[in-house]
Amino acid sequence: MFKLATFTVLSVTLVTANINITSPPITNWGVWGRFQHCPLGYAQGFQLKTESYGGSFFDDTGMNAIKLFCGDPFSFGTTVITSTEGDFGEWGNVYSCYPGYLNGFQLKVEEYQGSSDDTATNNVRFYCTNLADNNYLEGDGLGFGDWGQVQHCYSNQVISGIQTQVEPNQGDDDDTALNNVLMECSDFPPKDYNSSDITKVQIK
Ligand SMILES: [Ca+2]
Ligand SMILES: [Ca+2]
Ligand SMILES: [Ca+2]
Repeated sequence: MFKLATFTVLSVTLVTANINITSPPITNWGVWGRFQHCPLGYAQGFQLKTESYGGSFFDDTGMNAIKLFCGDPFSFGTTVITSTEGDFGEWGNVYSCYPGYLNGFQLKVEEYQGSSDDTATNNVRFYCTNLADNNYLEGDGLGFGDWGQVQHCYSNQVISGIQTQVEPNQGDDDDTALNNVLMECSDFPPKDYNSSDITKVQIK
């Protein structure tokens, strides 16, 4: 004889919270700057500050800062957030996934070069809600290093905040500027989850 299973269906409210996703620290120089959060809206585009390659005898730094646009990057009045900005380079192209939202990122990082010139993080790719899986927007940083692990928000979340770890100006010593980033992921769309209760089946 086999025992009949009894099923009880429970209604469980789905509770999620903001999470932070952080680059795996291939390099770890510098200090974490201020955390900035979109006061309204969520990240829909980005811009990188990058120092152009200076040649073999130059102290290169690669990527120096990241701006996130909390809305359509090409719309007047969209709030821009950033964290610590390295001293070197220029702001590059603006990348947009509007009307989609950023929901993941990946850094291109050059590992420790010993007595040779270090650059740490050189470029970033962002993943968007309106792009197919494994598609991304790649920034206009430099090409040194390797692409690291993809950091992704949960499927019901998008990027809403940023913090960066940037090495302060080293003067005559080897500079690397931006080393690591942290992105905050928030629930999207923000809503009363009572309307999306999930059911859990419990087997006794
Ligand atoms: Ca070095
Ligand atoms: Ca230097
Ligand atoms: Ca350097």
